Amino acid sequence: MTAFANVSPVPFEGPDSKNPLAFRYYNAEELVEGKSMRDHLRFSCAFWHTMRMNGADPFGSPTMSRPWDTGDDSLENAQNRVRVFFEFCEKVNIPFYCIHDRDVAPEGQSLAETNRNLDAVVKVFKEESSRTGIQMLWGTANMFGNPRFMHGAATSCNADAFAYAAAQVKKMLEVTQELGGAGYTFWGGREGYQCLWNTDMKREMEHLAIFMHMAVDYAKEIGFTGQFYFEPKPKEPTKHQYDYDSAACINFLRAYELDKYVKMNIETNHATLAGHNVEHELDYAGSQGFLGSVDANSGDMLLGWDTDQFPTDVAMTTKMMLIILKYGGFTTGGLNFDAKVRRESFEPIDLFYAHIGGMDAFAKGLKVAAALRASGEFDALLRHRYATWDSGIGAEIEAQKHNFRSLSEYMLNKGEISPNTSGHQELCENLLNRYLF
Ligand code: XUL
Ligand code: CO
Repeated sequence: MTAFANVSPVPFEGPDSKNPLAFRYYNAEELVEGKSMRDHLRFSCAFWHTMRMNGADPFGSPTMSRPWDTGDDSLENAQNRVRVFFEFCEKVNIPFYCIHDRDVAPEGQSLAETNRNLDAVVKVFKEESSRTGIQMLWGTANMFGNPRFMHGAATSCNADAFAYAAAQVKKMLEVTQELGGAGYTFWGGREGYQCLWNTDMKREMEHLAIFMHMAVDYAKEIGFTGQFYFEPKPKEPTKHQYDYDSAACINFLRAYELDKYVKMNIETNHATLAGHNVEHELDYAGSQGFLGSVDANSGDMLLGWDTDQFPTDVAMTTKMMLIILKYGGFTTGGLNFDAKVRRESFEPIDLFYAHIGGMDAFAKGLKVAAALRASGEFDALLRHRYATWDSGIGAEIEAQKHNFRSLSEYMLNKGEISPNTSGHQELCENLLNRYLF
């Protein structure tokens, strides 16, 4: 059985190709900075979007009825979706995937039945993964959809909700280990609040820390060595999510002694919801040693919510790749397309256009970023701007040879600061454009 009989494996045809089902830039084996594009970009397909989004929005019903999906909650349908998913990933040449527990298998009448359903679907993931070589980038648990999590999961006011969530993450860590997943992601889900007057924020954050420590401990116990990630998102569904941005997440991890175990999974649209751009979030996390993985998508600057669109802006992907390369590239992480086709794009072929576009945008971004890095032009601008720190008083301050008293003496002697250098912002922006176009 094949779901995409009319689509051949997507070939690389080069920049002049007009074939919408070919790559123009993504050439998996091509070397950039001595490493293949496949290993640099580590593309991943998100099961929850690609297989489960049906185009429903708060105003309207599903628009997408997939020919392979019987639309029911049976195990057979869930297992068949996995086969279709792997056929898709294979054809579009994506080497990794990410899943939520509840999106791959239906909930049963009890937790025990739900776990059995999950096992039955995981079996197919395992078969398909060994058939195709497509690997799990990370797993996670959906602890926000079911009404039992209306107040949150680890931060719920209801201790039983915490316990249920713990049981879910326990199971999902086992599944992630079984599938050879390279990581496990905590996404805030509903970990936040709507109203401070019915919320004990301190207690809720402590509970979240206890929960994450339990996950770390359980991973050690079962020998799961994958990387944990924390995914910042400032709002939606709650007004104040505890994992607002990289800075808030890293502070949380350090405050509760989780920093040794957890890195960031940065998502473009979440960065913009927090009033940052994604390169800021990547650089902040990278500068603190927390850059782990990326949920690659983009938002709509005119809308205030998480639109999870595919990334197609090459200027943005170039800036992202500049930062990712600056911190040495991915190790366990990758570029997971946490993105969905628009509800009007209801044909299965749109899934191909969307992923091909996102992959090409990052491949081109990688090449432009590498060319810029090879030229050393940004480095030269930076060196020039910070030159006062490379010798004399600046170098002495960095070497911690000074204090307020000595600096005051220095300035009293000198009288006024040396002329500054221009920021040359426009020159920098032009430089980026010169490599882009
Ligand atoms: C939600 C979000 C999630 C996580 C995984 O906004 O981004 O899909 O990435 O649960
Ligand atoms: Co995400």
